[in-house]
Amino acid sequence: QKGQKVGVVIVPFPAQGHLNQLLQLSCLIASYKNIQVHYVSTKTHNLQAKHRVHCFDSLSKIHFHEFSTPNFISPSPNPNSSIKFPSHLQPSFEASAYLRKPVKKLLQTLSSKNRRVVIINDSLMGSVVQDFVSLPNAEAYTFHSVSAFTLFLFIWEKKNRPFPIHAEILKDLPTLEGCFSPEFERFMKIEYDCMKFTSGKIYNTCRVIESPFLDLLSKELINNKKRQWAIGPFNPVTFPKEGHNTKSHKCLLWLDKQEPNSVLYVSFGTTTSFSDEQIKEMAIGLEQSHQKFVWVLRDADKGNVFTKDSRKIELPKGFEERVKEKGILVRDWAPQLEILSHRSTGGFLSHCGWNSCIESISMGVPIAAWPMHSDQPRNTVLITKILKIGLVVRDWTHRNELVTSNMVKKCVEKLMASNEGDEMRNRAKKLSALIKKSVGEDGVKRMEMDSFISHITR
Ligand code: BUP
Repeated sequence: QKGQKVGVVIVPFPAQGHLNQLLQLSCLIASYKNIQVHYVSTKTHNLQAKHRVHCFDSLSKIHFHEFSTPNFISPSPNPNSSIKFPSHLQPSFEASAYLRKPVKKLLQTLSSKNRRVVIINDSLMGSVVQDFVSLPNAEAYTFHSVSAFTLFLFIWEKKNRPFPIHAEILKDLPTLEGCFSPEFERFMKIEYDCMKFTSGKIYNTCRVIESPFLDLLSKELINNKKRQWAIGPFNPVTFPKEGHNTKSHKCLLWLDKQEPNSVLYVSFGTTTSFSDEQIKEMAIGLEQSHQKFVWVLRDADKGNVFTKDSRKIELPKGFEERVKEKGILVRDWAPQLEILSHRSTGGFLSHCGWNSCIESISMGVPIAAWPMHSDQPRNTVLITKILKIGLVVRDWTHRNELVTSNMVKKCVEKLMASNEGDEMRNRAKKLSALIKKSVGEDGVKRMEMDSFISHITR
């Protein structure tokens, strides 16, 4: 006799930007009754996801399945190499391949115990869950970790269709050249072929940000009799306003003492390592801009983030002493969401990973965009040309060139200390207010979430 429950199995791609989003979605789904949420990854990646997520309170409601895989050795990121895409993501591809067998077994067990098994797999994990098709009561939904804008461009490009977007935007649209490594392209092709099994799609975005592109994607799915849900942003959009306590991260305590909108947050995510030369230019540019900053100075994540970092990132001589009144350097894991939500933070110098973009939009912080690879160049277009809440630091066509200290200085000054920067900040704050409204009790996020839950529990 099968139980009445619906078992939801979440299968993230094992890299920070993806682990995080799907754990946040797991927490959202786990708040509904009669649904058991199972989060599946390798042992190391589950540990990483739990360690860095924000919804700690809900974690106890989630069943974690931790499969041991061989200990993949991550090639050390080579920051001085000319190859800019993350070759150190290779262990994530390998770890994925190992998950197919144990995931198949788990799905069989859950299928026999539940009325229905609902799989939500990252678009890069279709091959891992493909065996569900042989189960009578299982269905799968694809989760896209990218913006609706990027996804729509990708689909239209694959089908060789003209883009239905304004000529002004089209003119500067970066090509996909240089965005992915050949291994990544091969991996994506295999995974996209598995997408034919999907019953629908879930996005970490919302109508407030990307309405026209969600409409385009929706038409495409209706033709295929599938549905989509835009449930984002998955991240919290507010934090308690009162001052931080002494246990708070040192950068938050420092931010408490600064003027509103006066600090630039600088971070390039978990898949980028800068060359020594580029770090020097950045440091000089920040110093010469005379703006205050919190700079997250770290290399890309390795396959196992709990192994010790070997590279000591060098800064120009005397830099730290000279900027000690102006800036804070963070060499460990930064509380990015709290930083972005802090009233003193007025700008974000970012690589434009989708998590960083949606977090910055949620908190009303404009972006100086310096894309490095994958979907980031096109996220830059969304931020700077469509939403108009940011500026471009380095154009994608010049991706192999050094960004000089002068370029850094000029962009930082423009974002933080010009009328144009103020206008971007105002637009970002308006967008953030709309997002905050959309995640409220009667907001569109709750409607989308309820609609998805009633669909899977039908
Ligand atoms: Br670094 C860093 N603290 O110190 P993206 C990152 N983050 O909270 P990615 C911290 O990691 P791709 C830190 O808030 C965001 O949720 C940040 O995701 C968090 O970029 C996440 O922005 C980073 O999507 O790669 O992971 O570099 O572009 O491939 O998604």
